[in-house]
Amino acid sequence: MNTLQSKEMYEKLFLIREAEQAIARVYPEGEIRCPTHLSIGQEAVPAAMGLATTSQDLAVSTHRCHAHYLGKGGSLRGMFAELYGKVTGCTRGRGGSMHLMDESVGFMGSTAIVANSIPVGVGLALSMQLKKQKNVSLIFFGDGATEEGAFYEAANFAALRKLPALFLCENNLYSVYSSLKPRQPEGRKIVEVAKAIGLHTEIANGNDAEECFRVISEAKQRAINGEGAQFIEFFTYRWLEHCGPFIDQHLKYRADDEFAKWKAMDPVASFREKMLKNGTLTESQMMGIEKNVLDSIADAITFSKESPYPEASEAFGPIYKERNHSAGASK
Ligand SMILES: Cc1ncc(C[n+]2csc(CCOP(=O)(O)OP(=O)(O)O)c2C)c(N)n1
Ligand SMILES: [Mg+2]
Repeated sequence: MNTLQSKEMYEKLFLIREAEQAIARVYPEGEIRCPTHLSIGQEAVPAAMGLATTSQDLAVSTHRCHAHYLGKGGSLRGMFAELYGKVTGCTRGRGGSMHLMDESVGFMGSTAIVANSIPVGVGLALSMQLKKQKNVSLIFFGDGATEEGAFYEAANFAALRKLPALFLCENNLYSVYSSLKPRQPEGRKIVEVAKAIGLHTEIANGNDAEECFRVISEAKQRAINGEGAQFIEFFTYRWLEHCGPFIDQHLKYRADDEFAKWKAMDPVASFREKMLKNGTLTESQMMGIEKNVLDSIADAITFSKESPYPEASEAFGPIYKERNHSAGASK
Protein backbone atom coordinates (compact mmCIF):
# COMPACT_ATOMS: atom_id res chain seq x y z
CA MET A 1 0.00 0.00 0.00
CA ASN A 2 1.32 3.46 -0.85
CA THR A 3 1.06 6.52 1.42
CA LEU A 4 -2.16 7.73 -0.19
CA GLN A 5 -3.79 4.32 0.25
CA SER A 6 -2.58 4.11 3.84
CA LYS A 7 -4.11 7.50 4.57
CA GLU A 8 -7.40 6.46 3.03
CA MET A 9 -7.33 3.16 4.91
CA TYR A 10 -6.77 4.88 8.24
CA GLU A 11 -9.51 7.38 7.50
CA LYS A 12 -11.96 4.57 6.79
CA LEU A 13 -10.93 2.53 9.82
CA PHE A 14 -11.21 5.53 12.12
CA LEU A 15 -14.50 6.68 10.59
CA ILE A 16 -16.12 3.27 11.02
CA ARG A 17 -14.87 2.95 14.61
CA GLU A 18 -15.83 6.46 15.69
CA ALA A 19 -19.20 6.55 13.91
CA GLU A 20 -20.15 3.41 15.80
CA GLN A 21 -18.74 4.72 19.08
CA ALA A 22 -20.89 7.80 18.54
CA ILE A 23 -23.97 5.64 17.94
CA ALA A 24 -23.21 3.74 21.15
CA ARG A 25 -22.90 7.08 22.99
CA VAL A 26 -26.14 8.66 21.75
CA TYR A 27 -28.26 5.49 21.66
CA PRO A 28 -29.24 5.63 25.35
CA GLU A 29 -30.73 9.12 24.74
CA GLY A 30 -33.64 7.22 23.15
CA GLU A 31 -33.90 9.23 19.94
CA ILE A 32 -32.63 6.37 17.76
CA ARG A 33 -35.52 3.92 17.93
CA CYS A 34 -34.39 1.14 15.57
CA PRO A 35 -32.28 -1.82 16.75
CA THR A 36 -28.58 -1.41 15.94
CA HIS A 37 -25.94 -4.09 15.44
CA LEU A 38 -22.51 -2.52 15.84
CA SER A 39 -19.29 -3.80 14.24
CA ILE A 40 -16.80 -2.32 16.70
CA GLY A 41 -13.77 -4.63 16.49
CA GLN A 42 -14.62 -5.67 12.91
CA GLU A 43 -13.47 -2.56 11.01
CA ALA A 44 -10.64 -4.00 8.91
CA VAL A 45 -12.65 -5.97 6.32
CA PRO A 46 -15.09 -3.15 5.44
CA ALA A 47 -12.33 -0.51 5.30
CA ALA A 48 -10.18 -2.72 3.06
CA MET A 49 -13.15 -3.57 0.83
CA GLY A 50 -13.76 0.15 0.25
CA LEU A 51 -10.16 0.70 -0.70
CA ALA A 52 -9.96 -2.34 -3.00
CA THR A 53 -13.12 -1.53 -4.99
CA THR A 54 -14.80 1.30 -6.89
CA SER A 55 -18.35 2.63 -6.95
CA GLN A 56 -18.94 0.43 -10.04
CA ASP A 57 -18.41 -2.64 -7.84
CA LEU A 58 -21.68 -3.30 -6.05
CA ALA A 59 -22.11 -4.41 -2.44
CA VAL A 60 -24.91 -5.96 -0.38
CA SER A 61 -24.94 -6.54 3.34
CA THR A 62 -26.73 -7.73 6.44
CA HIS A 63 -28.24 -6.59 9.75
CA ARG A 64 -24.68 -5.51 10.74
CA CYS A 65 -24.23 -3.15 7.80
CA HIS A 66 -23.01 0.26 9.08
CA ALA A 67 -19.36 -0.60 8.57
CA HIS A 68 -19.89 -2.01 5.07
CA TYR A 69 -21.92 1.06 4.06
CA LEU A 70 -19.28 3.46 5.41
CA GLY A 71 -16.38 1.43 4.00
CA LYS A 72 -17.99 1.67 0.57
CA GLY A 73 -18.21 5.44 1.00
CA GLY A 74 -21.91 5.75 1.86
CA SER A 75 -23.12 9.19 3.01
CA LEU A 76 -22.44 9.73 6.71
CA ARG A 77 -25.29 12.22 7.09
CA GLY A 78 -27.56 9.78 5.23
CA MET A 79 -26.67 6.99 7.67
CA PHE A 80 -27.15 8.95 10.88
CA ALA A 81 -30.38 10.54 9.65
CA GLU A 82 -31.61 7.04 8.75
CA LEU A 83 -30.86 5.81 12.27
CA TYR A 84 -32.78 8.78 13.67
CA GLY A 85 -35.71 7.90 11.37
CA LYS A 86 -35.55 11.22 9.54
CA VAL A 87 -36.70 12.01 6.02
CA THR A 88 -33.11 13.00 5.10
CA GLY A 89 -31.96 9.43 5.82
CA CYS A 90 -30.55 7.23 3.07
CA THR A 91 -33.89 5.40 2.75
CA ARG A 92 -35.90 8.45 3.79
CA GLY A 93 -36.24 7.22 7.36
CA ARG A 94 -38.15 4.08 6.43
CA GLY A 95 -35.46 1.43 6.73
CA GLY A 96 -33.44 2.18 9.86
CA SER A 97 -30.10 0.71 10.83
CA MET A 98 -30.48 -2.66 9.10
CA HIS A 99 -31.62 -1.32 5.71
CA LEU A 100 -28.93 1.10 4.63
CA MET A 101 -28.26 1.82 0.98
CA ASP A 102 -26.42 4.38 -1.13
CA GLU A 103 -26.58 3.57 -4.82
CA SER A 104 -24.31 6.51 -5.68
CA VAL A 105 -21.35 4.55 -4.26
CA GLY A 106 -22.56 1.07 -5.24
CA PHE A 107 -23.93 0.09 -1.85
CA MET A 108 -27.08 -1.60 -3.08
CA GLY A 109 -28.76 -2.48 0.18
CA SER A 110 -28.84 -4.59 3.27
CA THR A 111 -31.50 -6.71 4.88
CA ALA A 112 -32.12 -8.14 8.32
CA ILE A 113 -33.04 -11.66 7.28
CA VAL A 114 -29.91 -13.76 7.70
CA ALA A 115 -28.47 -14.83 4.30
CA ASN A 116 -31.24 -13.20 2.33
CA SER A 117 -29.02 -10.64 0.59
CA ILE A 118 -26.67 -13.38 -0.69
CA PRO A 119 -28.88 -14.36 -3.68
CA VAL A 120 -29.39 -10.65 -4.42
CA GLY A 121 -25.61 -10.18 -4.61
CA VAL A 122 -25.34 -13.21 -6.90
CA GLY A 123 -28.02 -11.66 -9.11
CA LEU A 124 -25.94 -8.48 -9.33
CA ALA A 125 -22.92 -10.58 -10.34
CA LEU A 126 -24.99 -12.32 -13.04
CA SER A 127 -26.06 -8.96 -14.45
CA MET A 128 -22.40 -7.81 -14.52
CA GLN A 129 -21.44 -10.96 -16.41
CA LEU A 130 -24.29 -10.57 -18.91
CA LYS A 131 -23.32 -6.95 -19.51
CA LYS A 132 -19.64 -7.95 -19.78
CA GLN A 133 -18.68 -5.43 -17.09
CA LYS A 134 -15.26 -5.62 -15.45
CA ASN A 135 -16.65 -5.32 -11.94
CA VAL A 136 -17.48 -7.49 -8.96
CA SER A 137 -20.39 -8.00 -6.62
CA LEU A 138 -19.37 -7.89 -2.95
CA ILE A 139 -21.53 -10.05 -0.73
CA PHE A 140 -21.14 -9.58 3.02
CA PHE A 141 -22.45 -12.12 5.51
CA GLY A 142 -21.58 -13.71 8.83
CA ASP A 143 -20.68 -17.25 9.88
CA GLY A 144 -24.33 -17.78 10.86
CA ALA A 145 -25.48 -17.20 7.28
CA THR A 146 -23.58 -20.30 6.13
CA GLU A 147 -26.21 -22.30 8.02
CA GLU A 148 -28.98 -21.02 5.74
CA GLY A 149 -30.22 -22.72 2.56
CA ALA A 150 -30.09 -19.48 0.59
CA PHE A 151 -26.31 -19.45 0.92
CA TYR A 152 -25.92 -22.92 -0.67
CA GLU A 153 -28.26 -22.26 -3.57
CA ALA A 154 -26.67 -18.90 -4.36
CA ALA A 155 -23.08 -20.15 -3.94
CA ASN A 156 -23.78 -23.16 -6.18
CA PHE A 157 -25.15 -20.95 -8.94
CA ALA A 158 -22.25 -18.47 -8.64
CA ALA A 159 -19.73 -21.32 -8.87
CA LEU A 160 -21.54 -22.98 -11.79
CA ARG A 161 -21.70 -19.79 -13.84
CA LYS A 162 -18.26 -18.50 -12.78
CA LEU A 163 -19.87 -15.24 -11.71
CA PRO A 164 -17.79 -12.21 -10.66
CA ALA A 165 -18.97 -12.51 -7.07
CA LEU A 166 -16.90 -12.10 -3.90
CA PHE A 167 -18.42 -13.93 -0.95
CA LEU A 168 -17.01 -12.08 2.06
CA CYS A 169 -17.71 -14.14 5.17
CA GLU A 170 -16.90 -12.33 8.41
CA ASN A 171 -16.57 -15.17 10.86
CA ASN A 172 -16.83 -13.53 14.28
CA LEU A 173 -17.32 -16.97 15.86
CA TYR A 174 -20.86 -16.21 17.11
CA SER A 175 -24.43 -16.01 15.96
CA VAL A 176 -26.17 -13.94 18.66
CA TYR A 177 -25.19 -15.81 21.87
CA SER A 178 -24.21 -19.12 20.21
CA SER A 179 -20.64 -20.05 19.41
CA LEU A 180 -19.97 -22.34 16.45
CA LYS A 181 -19.85 -25.43 18.71
CA PRO A 182 -23.63 -25.98 19.18
CA ARG A 183 -24.32 -24.88 15.60
CA GLN A 184 -21.95 -26.74 13.30
CA PRO A 185 -20.32 -30.20 13.39
CA GLU A 186 -17.02 -30.36 15.23
CA GLY A 187 -14.01 -29.73 13.01
CA ARG A 188 -15.92 -28.15 10.16
CA LYS A 189 -14.10 -25.39 8.36
CA ILE A 190 -16.53 -23.06 6.62
CA VAL A 191 -13.95 -22.38 3.94
CA GLU A 192 -13.80 -26.12 3.12
CA VAL A 193 -17.56 -26.16 2.60
CA ALA A 194 -17.23 -23.23 0.19
CA LYS A 195 -14.40 -25.03 -1.61
CA ALA A 196 -16.50 -28.17 -1.99
CA ILE A 197 -19.25 -26.08 -3.60
CA GLY A 198 -16.70 -24.96 -6.20
CA LEU A 199 -15.76 -21.48 -5.06
CA HIS A 200 -12.16 -20.29 -5.09
CA THR A 201 -11.32 -19.92 -1.39
CA GLU A 202 -8.99 -17.94 0.87
CA ILE A 203 -8.65 -17.46 4.63
CA ALA A 204 -7.56 -14.11 6.07
CA ASN A 205 -6.93 -12.37 9.35
CA GLY A 206 -10.00 -10.13 9.45
CA ASN A 207 -8.34 -7.79 11.95
CA ASP A 208 -5.38 -6.98 9.71
CA ALA A 209 -6.42 -4.21 7.31
CA GLU A 210 -3.43 -4.63 4.99
CA GLU A 211 -3.95 -8.38 4.66
CA CYS A 212 -7.67 -7.84 4.01
CA PHE A 213 -6.81 -5.29 1.31
CA ARG A 214 -4.45 -7.71 -0.38
CA VAL A 215 -6.80 -10.70 -0.40
CA ILE A 216 -9.81 -8.68 -1.55
CA SER A 217 -7.78 -6.98 -4.32
CA GLU A 218 -6.44 -10.33 -5.54
CA ALA A 219 -9.86 -11.97 -5.40
CA LYS A 220 -11.36 -9.09 -7.35
CA GLN A 221 -8.69 -9.47 -10.03
CA ARG A 222 -9.29 -13.22 -10.33
CA ALA A 223 -13.06 -12.72 -10.58
CA ILE A 224 -12.65 -10.05 -13.26
CA ASN A 225 -10.28 -12.35 -15.16
CA GLY A 226 -13.13 -14.84 -15.41
CA GLU A 227 -11.68 -17.27 -12.88
CA GLY A 228 -15.02 -17.57 -11.12
CA ALA A 229 -16.67 -16.76 -7.84
CA GLN A 230 -14.46 -16.18 -4.82
CA PHE A 231 -15.01 -16.93 -1.14
CA ILE A 232 -12.94 -15.36 1.62
CA GLU A 233 -13.36 -16.33 5.26
CA PHE A 234 -12.16 -13.52 7.52
CA PHE A 235 -11.66 -14.29 11.20
CA THR A 236 -12.67 -11.37 13.39
CA TYR A 237 -14.60 -10.54 16.58
CA ARG A 238 -17.29 -8.12 17.70
CA TRP A 239 -16.64 -6.29 20.95
CA LEU A 240 -20.15 -5.25 21.93
CA GLU A 241 -23.41 -7.12 22.41
CA HIS A 242 -25.03 -8.71 19.35
CA CYS A 243 -27.66 -5.98 19.16
CA GLY A 244 -27.33 -2.73 21.07
CA PRO A 245 -24.71 -0.29 22.31
CA PHE A 246 -23.37 -2.08 25.39
CA ILE A 247 -20.66 -4.56 26.38
CA ASP A 248 -22.35 -7.80 27.45
CA GLN A 249 -19.40 -9.70 28.84
CA HIS A 250 -21.27 -10.18 32.15
CA LEU A 251 -23.48 -12.72 30.34
CA LYS A 252 -20.45 -15.02 30.06
CA TYR A 253 -21.33 -16.64 26.74
CA ARG A 254 -17.84 -15.64 25.60
CA ALA A 255 -14.84 -16.61 27.72
CA ASP A 256 -12.96 -13.69 29.28
CA ASP A 257 -9.60 -14.81 27.88
CA GLU A 258 -11.05 -15.16 24.37
CA PHE A 259 -12.54 -11.65 24.60
CA ALA A 260 -9.26 -10.20 25.91
CA LYS A 261 -7.23 -11.92 23.18
CA TRP A 262 -9.34 -10.39 20.41
CA LYS A 263 -9.48 -6.95 22.04
CA ALA A 264 -5.70 -6.93 22.05
CA MET A 265 -5.84 -7.39 18.25
CA ASP A 266 -7.62 -4.06 17.72
CA PRO A 267 -7.71 -3.53 13.92
CA VAL A 268 -7.74 0.28 14.17
CA ALA A 269 -5.05 0.75 16.84
CA SER A 270 -2.77 -1.89 15.30
CA PHE A 271 -2.93 -0.25 11.86
CA ARG A 272 -2.21 3.17 13.39
CA GLU A 273 0.75 1.81 15.32
CA LYS A 274 2.18 0.04 12.30
CA MET A 275 1.92 3.09 10.03
CA LEU A 276 3.68 5.22 12.63
CA LYS A 277 6.37 2.65 13.25
CA ASN A 278 7.24 2.09 9.60
CA GLY A 279 7.11 5.83 8.87
CA THR A 280 4.27 5.66 6.33
CA LEU A 281 2.20 8.24 8.23
CA THR A 282 3.20 10.80 10.84
CA GLU A 283 1.47 11.52 14.15
CA SER A 284 0.30 14.90 12.86
CA GLN A 285 -1.13 13.34 9.67
CA MET A 286 -3.06 10.84 11.81
CA MET A 287 -4.33 13.59 14.08
CA GLY A 288 -5.45 15.63 11.08
CA ILE A 289 -7.44 12.67 9.76
CA GLU A 290 -8.95 12.05 13.21
CA LYS A 291 -10.06 15.65 13.64
CA ASN A 292 -11.77 15.74 10.23
CA VAL A 293 -13.56 12.46 10.91
CA LEU A 294 -14.77 13.54 14.37
CA ASP A 295 -15.99 16.86 12.93
CA SER A 296 -17.92 15.07 10.18
CA ILE A 297 -19.57 12.75 12.73
CA ALA A 298 -20.61 15.69 14.92
CA ASP A 299 -22.00 17.41 11.83
CA ALA A 300 -23.95 14.28 10.81
CA ILE A 301 -25.54 14.00 14.25
CA THR A 302 -26.54 17.68 14.36
CA PHE A 303 -27.91 17.40 10.82
CA SER A 304 -29.93 14.33 11.76
CA LYS A 305 -31.38 15.82 14.93
CA GLU A 306 -32.41 18.97 13.06
CA SER A 307 -33.96 17.08 10.13
CA PRO A 308 -37.72 16.51 10.00
CA TYR A 309 -39.44 13.15 10.34
CA PRO A 310 -41.16 11.87 7.20
CA GLU A 311 -44.85 12.68 6.80
CA ALA A 312 -46.98 9.76 7.99
CA SER A 313 -48.15 9.20 4.41
CA GLU A 314 -44.55 8.77 3.30
CA ALA A 315 -43.43 6.73 6.29
CA PHE A 316 -46.17 4.13 5.81
CA GLY A 317 -46.03 4.10 2.04
CA PRO A 318 -48.66 3.60 -0.67
CA ILE A 319 -51.00 1.42 1.41
CA TYR A 320 -51.45 4.20 3.93
CA LYS A 321 -51.98 6.71 1.12
CA GLU A 322 -54.51 4.46 -0.60
CA ARG A 323 -56.47 3.76 2.59
CA ASN A 324 -56.46 7.39 3.57
CA HIS A 325 -57.55 8.38 0.13
CA SER A 326 -60.40 5.89 -0.07
CA ALA A 327 -61.51 6.73 3.49
CA GLY A 328 -61.69 10.36 2.44
CA ALA A 329 -63.47 9.51 -0.81
CA SER A 330 -66.22 7.56 0.92
CA LYS A 331 -67.23 10.48 3.11
C1 LIG B 1 -33.50 -16.14 8.71
C2 LIG B 1 -33.18 -15.52 10.03
N1 LIG B 1 -33.00 -16.30 11.11
C3 LIG B 1 -32.70 -15.75 12.31
C4 LIG B 1 -32.61 -14.38 12.44
C5 LIG B 1 -32.23 -13.76 13.78
N2 LIG B 1 -30.84 -13.29 13.70
C6 LIG B 1 -30.55 -12.00 13.45
S1 LIG B 1 -28.91 -11.72 13.38
C7 LIG B 1 -28.57 -13.33 13.72
C8 LIG B 1 -27.13 -13.80 13.85
C9 LIG B 1 -26.46 -14.02 12.57
O1 LIG B 1 -25.14 -14.39 12.83
P1 LIG B 1 -24.04 -14.14 11.78
O2 LIG B 1 -24.55 -14.44 10.43
O3 LIG B 1 -22.83 -14.86 12.22
O4 LIG B 1 -23.81 -12.55 11.83
P2 LIG B 1 -23.26 -11.66 13.03
O5 LIG B 1 -24.46 -11.20 13.81
O6 LIG B 1 -22.34 -12.47 13.84
O7 LIG B 1 -22.60 -10.51 12.37
C10 LIG B 1 -29.73 -14.08 13.87
C11 LIG B 1 -29.78 -15.51 14.17
C12 LIG B 1 -32.84 -13.59 11.29
N3 LIG B 1 -32.74 -12.26 11.31
N4 LIG B 1 -33.09 -14.18 10.09
MG1 LIG C 1 -21.27 -14.23 13.38
